[in-house]
Amino acid sequence: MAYGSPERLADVPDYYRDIRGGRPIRPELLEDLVERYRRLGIEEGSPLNAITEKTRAALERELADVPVFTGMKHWTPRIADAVEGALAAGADTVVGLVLAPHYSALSIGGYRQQLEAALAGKAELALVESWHDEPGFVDLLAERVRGTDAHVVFTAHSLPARILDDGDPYKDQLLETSELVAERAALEAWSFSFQSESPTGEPWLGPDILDHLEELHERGVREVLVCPVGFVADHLEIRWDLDHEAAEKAQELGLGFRRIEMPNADPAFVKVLAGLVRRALAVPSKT
Ligand code: FEC
Repeated sequence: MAYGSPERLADVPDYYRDIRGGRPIRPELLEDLVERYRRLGIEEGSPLNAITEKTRAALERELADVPVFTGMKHWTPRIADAVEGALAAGADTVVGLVLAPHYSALSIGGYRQQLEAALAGKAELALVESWHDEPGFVDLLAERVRGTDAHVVFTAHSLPARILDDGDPYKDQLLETSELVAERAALEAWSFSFQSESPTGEPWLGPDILDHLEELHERGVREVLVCPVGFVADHLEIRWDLDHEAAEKAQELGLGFRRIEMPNADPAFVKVLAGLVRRALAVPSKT
């Protein structure tokens, strides 16, 4: 399962409505979102969902004997379409794996709700709730930051701060991934910040990366390498929020700014996903 992305510019209003779940959208926010997609070069076709399809196909090849279906939280094919495909293929057990490593009731919890509703008890569900400390994933990220002279900033999507009142593990899991990667890569200088906060009128988890870059600059840091641990693919939050907004902020500050390549459909990453699926199915791993 993946977040999903509008396939063409004309889809953005429906996509945004889906994200808002029926709550009103201020027209200027919709205009701003359309503009961000336009500036990423999306008019009639998006490369973003294509990455998910590439990952799906590679995972299916890697698993050899397990069909893999894509279900998007906010776009098509929907999670219900994936379930329909799996049931039609005769599945009696469905593994739910989200292309987002950290659990939050507001994130993975939403994928789970859609999946359970679509399954309606017609097959057994083995949901991978989180895989933030999966050794292969930690290794893969560690390899991308090892040996850098820059200060490494780990990032993830922010969420409304109220999640902490309910004991949500999201923030702790993010910090755990960051610590594991930093340790594995023997990093000397690193920190964590959130990104991509939405203007919903309530406080979100911080610090936000834009403020954090200022703070790092004041502390004398001159170069940062961003390692987004909460995302696994190139999409709007990477290509706009980091590559455009955060990079622009860094430039204003005179701060060197780079980010790691995202895992996307990297064969090493696909092997990690395959290991998670096999474990969920309790089938011994090939490797
Ligand atoms: O490339 C693309 O087209 C899609 C990029 C995309 C990813 C993504 C991941 C996460 N989100 C999470 C939480 C929230 C919450 C709200 C929210 C709003 C948006 C909007 C867009 C958007 N998100 Fe997203 N998110 C992506 C895109 N997200 C577009 C709406 C416009 C805006 O705010 O900029 C607020 C909802 C509301 O208003 O009620 C909350 C979380 C993740 C990471 C986990 C995952 O990937 O599922 C958490 C990718």
